[in-house]
Amino acid sequence: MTNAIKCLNYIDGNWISARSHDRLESRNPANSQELVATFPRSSATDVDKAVVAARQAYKSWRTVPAPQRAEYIQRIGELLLQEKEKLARLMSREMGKVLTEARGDVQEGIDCAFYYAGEGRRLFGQTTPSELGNKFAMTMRVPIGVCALITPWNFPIAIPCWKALPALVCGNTIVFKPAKDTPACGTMLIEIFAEAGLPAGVVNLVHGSGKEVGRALLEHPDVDLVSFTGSSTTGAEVGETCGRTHKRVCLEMGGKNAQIVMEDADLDLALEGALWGAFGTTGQRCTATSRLLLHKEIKAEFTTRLVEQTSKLRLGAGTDSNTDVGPLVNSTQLKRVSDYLEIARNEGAKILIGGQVARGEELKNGYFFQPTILDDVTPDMRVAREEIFGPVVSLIEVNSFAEAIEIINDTPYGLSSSVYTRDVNRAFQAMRDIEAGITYINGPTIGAEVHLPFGGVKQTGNGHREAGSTALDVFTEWKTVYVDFSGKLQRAQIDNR
Ligand code: UN1
Repeated sequence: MTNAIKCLNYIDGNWISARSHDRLESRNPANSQELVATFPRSSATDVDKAVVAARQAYKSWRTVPAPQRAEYIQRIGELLLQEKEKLARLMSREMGKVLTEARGDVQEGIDCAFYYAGEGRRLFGQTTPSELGNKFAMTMRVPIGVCALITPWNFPIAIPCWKALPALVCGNTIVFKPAKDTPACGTMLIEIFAEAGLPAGVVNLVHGSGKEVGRALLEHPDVDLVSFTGSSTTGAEVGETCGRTHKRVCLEMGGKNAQIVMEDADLDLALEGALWGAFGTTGQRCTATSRLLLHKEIKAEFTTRLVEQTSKLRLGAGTDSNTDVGPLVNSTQLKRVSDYLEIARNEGAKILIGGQVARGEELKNGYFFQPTILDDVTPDMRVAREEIFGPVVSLIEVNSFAEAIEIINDTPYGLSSSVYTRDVNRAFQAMRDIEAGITYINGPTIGAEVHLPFGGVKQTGNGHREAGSTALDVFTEWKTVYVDFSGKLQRAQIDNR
């Protein structure tokens, strides 16, 4: 057995224990007998220390020129690149995703670092003429203050980077709470931030549960902004508390993404896309394909081929290079997915393949669920409307393109969407009419790139977008500045009339 990593909090430039000496465990989901790490069970007291440090550091960090702040971000990118393999292997052990995908997750962090490092020399505002003579008008971005970043386990490097790197380049300081399932990844990321030489207090890490650490961050009067990625249920609580305590809040929540396959589609391509979208990361992406809307003319053939391809997927530990589909992250998720299968059966869906917890000597200590295809699903069923977050995809037959668009929009969510068609008119109608933050034409629902906005409509988000230049709108306020160089009082709307 490998030695478990002992994670600590990182506050004001020091690696320290929590006030309580209780520790929590992070285990390998492919083999729960393997303890990957232990981490502090922090409380409101530890959160307070971190917020105080972040507030203090903010005073000078906000005045460091952005191009200089960006040099730290550049360095973080270089260190991530150097540690890519090590981080990917740790991630695969800690949360189960297959190695190729874990490398992709780290790469997304690297891309993000180099993108936001460049932003240090942009952070553009606008200048515009004043309506008065000898007067100058402009806008500039100013930082917000102390940002609490609450992140999930499914992208343990990419998502914290999406949040932390734009926050930092904009001049904010941060308190980061990684998910309870990925404390070791969170720790290694912050080790890299520390190694990049960021001044003490600019980045702080507090481990623990949502109930204790998350809650304390939401309630803390000196936290100015909360950026949260997680379930819509928790997101609603986050939004409510931030509303009450007057914090800016950016919420990235659930999805019920669908891929439409029309009768004129390239079926080989659509099939490959469906397999990747539904079963990549064991379906544990907010962008995962959980519904396939299949035109009646191709449904039978597509389904037969999909079942055949699905039957070939190999389940196993993410660290094993033969594995296609890794475990679910923990026993709670395994139970959740199993419960949804029960719901599907009761609602009358037909299980074409899978539908069970996976058995087998190699799998017995892990949280493995068979890749599952449900047929005869109707849009009103719970499995067609609720986020499952596992390797389960529902097939829904559609008679026309118009019907496909209606059904794709018929969920409370609106993150990602996809259409496979060779008809350019349909492609443009889909871009216009699908209610989602992201639409792919002839590509699966997963695969967002860091320089474009990421986020969704309806119950998926609250109007913000992560990544790209849009993340700057999350992490800055606009300041409008007027400079009067006339040497006299000039009254707008009055003296120029
Ligand atoms: C998520 O599932 O929370 O587009 C993020 C994708 C990835 C990001 C997913 N680049 O699937």
